Amino acid sequence: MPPHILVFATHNPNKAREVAQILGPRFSVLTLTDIGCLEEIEESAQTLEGNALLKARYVKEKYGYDCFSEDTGLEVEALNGAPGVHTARYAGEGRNTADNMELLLLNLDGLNNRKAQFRTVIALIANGQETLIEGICAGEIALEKSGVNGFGYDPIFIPKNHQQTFAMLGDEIKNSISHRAIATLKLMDALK
Ligand code: ITT
Repeated sequence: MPPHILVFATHNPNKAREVAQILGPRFSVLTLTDIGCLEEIEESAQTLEGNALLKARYVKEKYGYDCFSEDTGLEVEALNGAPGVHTARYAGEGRNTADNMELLLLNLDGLNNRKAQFRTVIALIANGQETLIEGICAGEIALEKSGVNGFGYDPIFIPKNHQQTFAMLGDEIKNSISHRAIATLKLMDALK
């Protein structure tokens, strides 16, 4: 059987790689670059759900494809859920992931409660229907960065029941327990 072609409305190659690994060979994932959408899609909503819907609706309306998009936030308990929807730009516009992690470690300095969760929201638009899907991975923020795998905040996130960061655990373990893995498995169910 030919693979089921899916458009993933993302510019982030790390997300696309993880989702393709989780979906396996029965699915072929096309990204925004593959469909010729090179522009930045506005993410101006105040929630992960809102931003995921903005991206998926943009692609459906402008390019006509059934598609899915996702927005992910890191929610830290002692910071009342911050950085949350602002995870990508926590240290400010034009700052990078290293700056974001540094600021988060600084803001948690001296606090005992380091509980956090990654939350992924997938917005699926297929067959004229919009569906929102969620995946959560609980854990805590490490005292310092460690590990080289993964991307984003992976060097400072230790998932529950593990002693190492996602960046130390590597793709295979991350993809079996992560927020994105849980949401992607639910996405597969929704596509059946
Ligand atoms: P899109 O094109 O899909 O919007 P993006 O990189 O802008 O890609 P988001 O808006 O969802 O993605 O930003 C999420 C932020 O959270 C960003 O700083 C990522 O580095 C970080 N992030 C997302 N998933 C992560 C993961 O699995 N591990 C570590 N950090 C992650």
